[in-house]
Amino acid sequence: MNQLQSKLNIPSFSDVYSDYFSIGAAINQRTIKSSKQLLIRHFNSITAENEMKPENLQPDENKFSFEIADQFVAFAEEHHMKMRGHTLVWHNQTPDWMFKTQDGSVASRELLLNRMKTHISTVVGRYKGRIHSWDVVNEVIDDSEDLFLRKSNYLEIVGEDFIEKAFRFAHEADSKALLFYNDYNECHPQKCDKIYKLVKSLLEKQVPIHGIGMQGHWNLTSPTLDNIRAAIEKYASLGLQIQLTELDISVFDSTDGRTDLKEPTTEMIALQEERYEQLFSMIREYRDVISSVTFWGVADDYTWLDNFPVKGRKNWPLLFDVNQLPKKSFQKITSFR
Ligand code: HAH
Repeated sequence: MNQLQSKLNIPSFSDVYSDYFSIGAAINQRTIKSSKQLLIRHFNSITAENEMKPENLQPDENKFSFEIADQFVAFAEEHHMKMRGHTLVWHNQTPDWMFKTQDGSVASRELLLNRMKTHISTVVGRYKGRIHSWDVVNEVIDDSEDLFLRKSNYLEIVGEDFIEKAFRFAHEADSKALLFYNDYNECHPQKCDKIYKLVKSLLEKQVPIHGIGMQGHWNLTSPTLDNIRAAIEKYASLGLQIQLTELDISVFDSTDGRTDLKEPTTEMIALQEERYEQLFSMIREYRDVISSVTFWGVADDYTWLDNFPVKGRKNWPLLFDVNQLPKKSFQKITSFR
């Protein structure tokens, strides 16, 4: 089979998984065009990689810029895709003005809460009924052993209840949207316990939260399948739904800093295929709790992992290659039936 034929003959990813979960991809202004055909054929959900983050939507106070986000929502609707919203409250990619007064001093708790409410109600309200799931709060759990919540402007200025306030504001703005807490290193046993504890405490306070977003920025060896399974079980025990929100499988271990590879090694390719196969075989068992699986990109020609965290290094973490052709991993996870 030549390349074009193999491209045409492959099944639609989201069709194969229609009885399991939605299949999503993060897109940006470039990939919505360059990967348009792949998106339309294989995915039934999209997330804006950056274009719905606070710094993009409200770069200056009360000056919202919705043009690109609107285009993404229209694209989703045109192609009958779901849209995930990412993200409302985050320590990163949030403009400085949020946390400052006009004269440059630190904003008060009341001012920051008001701004948070304005941001959330404007953004969630604009897309009411059109965005099925929102990442309301992103990455507030600390990675270290001794700290529970990450140090951030929100935590310092508002205190711990900024988290529950964010969910309540979002729920007020769209009572039907599913609201998620989203984080990375979510399968690391200690961090998993902390995420569980946070979400449990929110539920005990009747905070409107409907799911946990497991980002899924993983590599060939870590986290182990057992750790992934344990995290899914633990989060599911809260009675919430789970979404894999930002899945990709880096071909580099955290200790591998090589920058000289022009393509993945044979070993990397084999391990990645096996990893994707095992992962999807396992998550299919959890179709009752996992409602959506989103990749943080479409094809290896563009990934946020190029140059991150190692400068000058390309990565190949996705299911479609640099020529947008399906990798063998794709075949492995779509041929189970
Ligand atoms: C995610 N953070 C963010 O949720 C997403 O918005 C961004 O586009 C990419 C990854 C993961 C992360 C990070 O930002 C920094 C260090 C580790 C992990």
